[in-house]
Amino acid sequence: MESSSSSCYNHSSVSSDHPKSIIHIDVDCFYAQVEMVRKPELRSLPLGIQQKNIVVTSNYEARKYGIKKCMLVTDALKVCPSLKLLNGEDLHNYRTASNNIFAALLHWKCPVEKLGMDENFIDVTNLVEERVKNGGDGFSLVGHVYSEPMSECICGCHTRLKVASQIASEMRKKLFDELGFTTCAGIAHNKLLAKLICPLHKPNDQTTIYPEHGASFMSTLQSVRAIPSIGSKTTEALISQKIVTVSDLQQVSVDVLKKHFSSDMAVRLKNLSLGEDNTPVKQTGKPQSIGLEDSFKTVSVKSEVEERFATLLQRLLVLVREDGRIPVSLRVTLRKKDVKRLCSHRESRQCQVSPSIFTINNGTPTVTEVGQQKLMTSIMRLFNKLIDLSKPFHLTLVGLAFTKFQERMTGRGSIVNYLMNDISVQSVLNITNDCDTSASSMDYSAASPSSSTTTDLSDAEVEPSPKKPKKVNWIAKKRCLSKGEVASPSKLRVSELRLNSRELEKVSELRLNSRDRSLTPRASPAKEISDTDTMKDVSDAGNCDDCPSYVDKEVFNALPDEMQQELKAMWKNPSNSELPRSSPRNMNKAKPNTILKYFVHK
Ligand code: TTP
Ligand code: MG
Repeated sequence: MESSSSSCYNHSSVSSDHPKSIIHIDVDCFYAQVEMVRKPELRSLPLGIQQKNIVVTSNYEARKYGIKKCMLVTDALKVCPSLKLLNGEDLHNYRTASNNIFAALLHWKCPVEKLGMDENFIDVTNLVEERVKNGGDGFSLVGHVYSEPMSECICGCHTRLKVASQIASEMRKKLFDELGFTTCAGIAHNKLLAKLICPLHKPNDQTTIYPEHGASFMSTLQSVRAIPSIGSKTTEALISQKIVTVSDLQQVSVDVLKKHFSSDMAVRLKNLSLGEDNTPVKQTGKPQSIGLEDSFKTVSVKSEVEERFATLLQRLLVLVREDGRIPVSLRVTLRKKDVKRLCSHRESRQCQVSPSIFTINNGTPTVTEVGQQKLMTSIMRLFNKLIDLSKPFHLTLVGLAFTKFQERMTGRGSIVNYLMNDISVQSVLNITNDCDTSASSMDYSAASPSSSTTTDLSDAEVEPSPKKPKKVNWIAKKRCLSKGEVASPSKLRVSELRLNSRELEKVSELRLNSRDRSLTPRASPAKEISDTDTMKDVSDAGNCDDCPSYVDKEVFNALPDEMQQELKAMWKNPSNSELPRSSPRNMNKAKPNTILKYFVHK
């Protein structure tokens, strides 16, 4: 795969009517396949994956008996008494497999957008262009084609999509050879058609659709709900206007749609119905938060709540280890049942977590038992704030999430160089995502599954804090990133991912210069009650009595112990320091690459 090593980035964009080549890859019977890859003897059996009383998926052997996704276990056993059931409530292995698949797809150096656990979009436009340039015109299509073209499209998209079909086949081969997963792929000039055409030949196959067949293919979809970005509310609104099928939508004029939807929405709905979509493939980064939830019938006893939180915390710390970032904020969520009003609602509160509670071993954040107890104390303190224990309570869900992380920036001007040994420019390119990721502006997740029980929270699902924290991530505070430039690699934009190391350094420096802009986490929903405390019990705050006056103690206290010690030693013996001990004014003359610049009050 020689040309796969050449980058998709840094190419001039192709200009034509159907310039893009997009691949959508969906893993076959994902959870079941993860189990079968782990235990190949399961392959020959009808296998169902059970969460509570539901079969969330099954292998294709079981599907022969009529087992369907989300069937009740009792019904599934009726149609297939020999069905082998495995519990799929612990998502750890599925998440790991999902991350491995995403990482394997980065090999082609094209933007990869993860959607849910088992789907990915890959924008191979530039790689295709490169292959077309190098390879003449003798390209043949791999896999199925939705419909043979009547004539060549003048923009050359047929050749490009053929090449894309070859790349899709290479990708699927790699996923099978290296990870053991069979997949389906859809190849089209946009995300909408790539996703919708993908399952046409299931399992383990691929289908290409040419732009000229977009509208006719869309007209075969029975419900407007089948269009990924059309959710239940839009579907209801359309149905109320007697627009039920995609074909109905195709026939309605934009002017009529404008009477019921915003102008933009009306145009978008019309375009979608015709198979037109220009949503970009957005490179997936790390999630903005990592969380887990446990739902149940009712819990009304504090000790049981504590047990459930302890279990969630254990699982959450595994996710944090896999993620590699150090959390600085913790959120507790409860779903309270109002027995009188027969309804339930969610409430959350959050507090800061001292980064010193985590120690980094070989790039992996770990927590000692004492640290875990401190986290549990914080969790139960938040719980006590959310629940009035003098009255009975009824919970149907508890959730835990780490919602902010220490920044891990690369580049000469980055404090990361002082904190971590394992950061490199490659690590920015090699980002993986431990949770389901948020839907893009086009809500493709509308058609994606959601787990019924223990839930991995995606960014989309997690409710962000409505308030700005009193004490934000210390590095971010000092670095003052702008709204769009958030503290973790998750928000590095694709353009930044394309940068080589020198360019990355420039980005770091640019950010250092934009000091007057504040770090704003995410838009905030009105409902959530949240609170950000500086929880002393989780804060192993160092003693900064000896610090020079120009040092921001808050920042100092947030540093890992080792670094605090190192700095103190440096201040004791100023001859080792790159900075003079006393005068803040002299800070301006400090070498750009010194850690001390981060501690100076602004
Ligand atoms: P899907 O891609 O919808 O299904 P699948 O991969 O099992 O099967 P297919 O071959 O048709 O693609 O969902 C991916 C995984 O998500 C699935 O393996 C199990 C999980 N899931 C849930 O947890 N809840 C659900 O309601 C559904 C539909 C799936
Ligand atoms: Mg799938």
